[in-house]
Amino acid sequence: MPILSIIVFVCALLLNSQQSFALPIYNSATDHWYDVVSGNWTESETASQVLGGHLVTINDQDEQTWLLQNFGSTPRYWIGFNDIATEGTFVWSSGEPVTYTNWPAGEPSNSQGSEHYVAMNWGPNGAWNDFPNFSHESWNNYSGIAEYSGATPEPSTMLLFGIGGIAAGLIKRKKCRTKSLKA
Ligand SMILES: [Ca+2]
Ligand SMILES: [Ca+2]
Repeated sequence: MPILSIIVFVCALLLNSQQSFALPIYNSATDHWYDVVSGNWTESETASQVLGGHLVTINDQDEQTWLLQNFGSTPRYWIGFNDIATEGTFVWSSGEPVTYTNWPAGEPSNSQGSEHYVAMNWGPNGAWNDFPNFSHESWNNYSGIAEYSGATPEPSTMLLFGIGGIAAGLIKRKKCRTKSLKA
C-alpha cells in the first residue's frame, strides 16, 4: 500500500473518532467554548472554573437556541443561574448581568424552600427550573454546561496536525528525489 494511502486512511480514522469526541463546541456568536461537566450544581460550577469559566450564562434567546441545537433538548443541564445568596434574586455565577430568562409558568418555585440551583430542559424550548443541589447520582444524572474563553486543541487534533506535517514532508522529499533523478 503506498505511503500516501496509509496516511489518508489514518487521517480518515482520526476524523471519525473526532466525531464521538466533538466537545468542547465553539460558538462563533459568543466567541466562547462550551463543554459538559459532571456533578451537582456546585461540583459542575467548580469543574467549569477549572476550564477557565463558569457554568453557562445564557445571555439571550440566540444562545439558548444554540445550546438546544448543540447539546439537545432532553438532558437536563445545570446553568450558572442561582439564588444561593438571596432567596428570589437570581444571578449568574459568571457575574454577568441578567438579560434573559426562560422560566415556564410556575417556576421558579423554590419548592420546600431549598431550590437555589437552576437547570435547563425542564420543559419545551429549554425551559428552566430551580432545584435543590442534587448530586450527580441521586436524581436524573444531572450534568452542567461550562462556558469559557479559549480552548486547548484535543490531543487527537494535535496528532492530525503532526501526521499532516509528516505527509507534507514526505511529498516534498519524493518531489526532490524525482527532480534529482531527472536532473
Ligand atoms: Ca453566554
Ligand atoms: Ca422549582
